[in-house]
Amino acid sequence: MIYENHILRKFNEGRKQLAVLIDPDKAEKEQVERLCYYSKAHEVDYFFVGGSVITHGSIHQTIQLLKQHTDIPVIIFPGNASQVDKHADALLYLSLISGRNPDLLIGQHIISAPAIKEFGLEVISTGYILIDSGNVTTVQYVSNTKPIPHDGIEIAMSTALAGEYLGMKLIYLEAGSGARRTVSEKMIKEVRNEITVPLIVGGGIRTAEKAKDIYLAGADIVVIGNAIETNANLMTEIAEAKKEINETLKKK
Ligand code: 1GP
Repeated sequence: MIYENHILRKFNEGRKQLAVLIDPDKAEKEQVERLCYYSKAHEVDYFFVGGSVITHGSIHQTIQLLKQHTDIPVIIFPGNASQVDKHADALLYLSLISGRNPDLLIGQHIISAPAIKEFGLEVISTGYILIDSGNVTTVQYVSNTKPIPHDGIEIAMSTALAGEYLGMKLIYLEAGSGARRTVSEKMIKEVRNEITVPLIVGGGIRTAEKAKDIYLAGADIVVIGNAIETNANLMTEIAEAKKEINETLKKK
């Protein structure tokens, strides 16, 4: 299956999608197994696996574990070239277009490209845009880039549009894992109106209400990571919110 087309098909049908982000450093076996069980029951669309830094976990083992317990697509969300793994279904080929760090704009891509080709791994070109969230997040620190200001709507719109014009298939508005503030609904709405490709939004989403607002503002894919580690019910609540929105949209 070509996952880019899969995402696009749902997007074209006006269906909202949900991705659950698994950090290999925190992926305990029992927790991942439980997550797989509930994800299947509640129509989670994708597992994203990866992170800005992986210290003691293994992306390979996390992907294997997910693959043992679910057939939900596993998509790598890489912090760098070392996180490419042949057992994933696809890889978000992230270029950090809000920043001016050449290593994350093109450098890591050059390092990883030969392995990606050898593995036959699907790449989904993604314009990754970091938005200021009120605290210095790990992605901001590790990437050594300045995020776009929280209220920098015009620059976020131009950046997203430039990403689309460069041929990127998805645009990701990222507040950073554990962000104090999510990307604002106003920014999501304006960026959504500016581009024609699917829009991913993540970082700091801690409640189903917030996820719902973010979907309604225009996010096509919501990513939830950190908060489900402390609130196991949250994933099912957000999945239900997504389902509800999709049912309402279908009736229109
Ligand atoms: C981070 O957007 C993702 O890259 C998810 O963020 O962990 O804060 O949900 P959280």
